[in-house]
Amino acid sequence: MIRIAIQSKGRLNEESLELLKDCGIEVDNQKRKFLGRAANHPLEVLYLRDDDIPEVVADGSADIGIVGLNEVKERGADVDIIRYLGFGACRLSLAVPKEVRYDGIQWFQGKNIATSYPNILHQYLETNNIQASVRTIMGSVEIAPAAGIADAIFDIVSSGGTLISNGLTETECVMKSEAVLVAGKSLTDEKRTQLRSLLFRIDAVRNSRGKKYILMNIPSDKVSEAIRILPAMRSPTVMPLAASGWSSLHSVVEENTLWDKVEKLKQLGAEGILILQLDKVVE
Ligand code: PRT
Ligand code: ZN
Repeated sequence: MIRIAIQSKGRLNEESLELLKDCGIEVDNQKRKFLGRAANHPLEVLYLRDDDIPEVVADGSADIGIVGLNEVKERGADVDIIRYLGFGACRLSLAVPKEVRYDGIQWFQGKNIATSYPNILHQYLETNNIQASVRTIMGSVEIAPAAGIADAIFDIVSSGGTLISNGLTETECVMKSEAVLVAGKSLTDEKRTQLRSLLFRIDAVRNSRGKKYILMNIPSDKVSEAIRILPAMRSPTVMPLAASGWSSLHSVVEENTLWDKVEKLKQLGAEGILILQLDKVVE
């Protein structure tokens, strides 16, 4: 049995559960429940506040966890970062009131900065030789300058909308963050084996993201040109069709180049183009 800590509610909760589900692991999202069990896998789910996840994994109360990299760094937790998971993307940035004349990082010299991430900020200020005072506020950091309790803030930004609506401008991006899978450093051999099998599934799910399966009928004399348009993971599959002079071509394409490629394939004479959802890709 392996125990995973995930956020009980908040921005990472849904996608953490979704990832487990895509890995074929069914857990119910009973928000009031503290500890759940997967119905079909030797896995327990511990639902926690994100702030607590790094330490709980570090001290072995959970074996692994899904949490923002920002929390891992802030807590300085002694855990291994096993995978970057590609959701919960954001950055930790310094921001100043939009009317100030910002002339570079030296502007922060002697200033008062409000944040919920004092450790990351202290480290950044030290590296850059800035003497500033750091005021720790848990929540609503963005109102600190307007409320007169700080000159600037250091906070999570994703769209930037919150900064704008509070009259702030982002001036320095200190770190980029996303959800990560972390593991404790002293897992037993049995748990390491279970973790490997979970990672195998996670990688297959992640490899399929942003990719589509494409198949079409194409005149056989155009196949080599089509293959040049469609570089596949290994090589595309080509099969003869019953109608002579025609082939069936199958491949995997990146979603962001899909339409461009479909147009080119149409021009080559491809017909009956099907684009299918990819579920898992085991490399
Ligand atoms: O209750 P619990 O302690 O578990 O939750 P929480 O309120 O501390 O965290 P939550 O759910 O807000 O965020 C969990 C994690 O999601 C964070 O640690 C980040 O790793 C990640 N994440 C991604 C974000 C954002 N995007 C985000 N936009 N966390 C917070 N925000 C907030 C930010 O604090 C700011 O107030 O959203 C606002 C900015 O958003 P924009 O889009 O206006 O720039
Ligand atoms: Zn939190």
